[in-house]
Amino acid sequence: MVAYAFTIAGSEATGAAGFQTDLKTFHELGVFGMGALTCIVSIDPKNEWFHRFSPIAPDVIHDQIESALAARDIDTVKIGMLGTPETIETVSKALKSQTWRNIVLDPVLICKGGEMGTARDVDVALAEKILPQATVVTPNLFEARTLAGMEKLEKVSDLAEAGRRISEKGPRYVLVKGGVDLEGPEAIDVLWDGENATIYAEPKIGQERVSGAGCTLAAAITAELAKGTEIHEAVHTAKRLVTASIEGRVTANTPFDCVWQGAYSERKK
Ligand code: PXL
Repeated sequence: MVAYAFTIAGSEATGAAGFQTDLKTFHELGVFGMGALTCIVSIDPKNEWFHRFSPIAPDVIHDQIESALAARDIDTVKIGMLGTPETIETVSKALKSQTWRNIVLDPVLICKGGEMGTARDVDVALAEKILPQATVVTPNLFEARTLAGMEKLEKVSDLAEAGRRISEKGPRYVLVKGGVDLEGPEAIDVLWDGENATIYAEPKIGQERVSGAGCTLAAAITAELAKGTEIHEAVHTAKRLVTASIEGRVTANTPFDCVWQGAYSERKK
């Protein structure tokens, strides 16, 4: 039987993040991808690849979600970049139009070290309107600090505490991602499941951020949950896919590399 997953996310035309990344990841895990666009990011080659951001009109976002939900029975969705309070309001309402088995929220407040679309009202709207509806949320260190209201996240126990605090705001599962910012030789993620913290560690592959890793991790968790995989196993598979995608990263004329999801199945061959 085919499993379906839906993404509500922004386009990044170079294929290094967002919607494009989500669909590639769904496909890599054998899941039929569907999606609604929330915004368009066109990084600017004339201005240090700075993000140019265009929101999609709220009624168009509404219409896309309406058609997708009417066309198929979907119970699993990933939410990526939303970008404006109006978009957040539209998506929040649309999510309430049906029941969901899995709402996976990648709380995009930061991109490759630079904040974007992050006026405080966006952070507040995301925390108030989307976070309480999420079943899984995947903050990086910066996002976890913001959502948990904690100043310092330095040790694995801090990541677990941030996960616990964020879960009090609604999500059943919180995956706090240490990434390259957490000191030490390993990339460490901590999953808080309401009772226990499970630690996932893989050797770091370099010290540089690779574009699309966060989107890919959340999309892979979404795809696995869509297939019915249990959460701890879903995170395990997602982490393996991201590690392979970082190892198989592709270069570009941009100052950063980007993940290549196809490396996951190529590695398995
Ligand atoms: O990586 C976060 C992200 C998500 N979605 C879109 C993006 C980015 C970062 O560039 O452009 C559309």
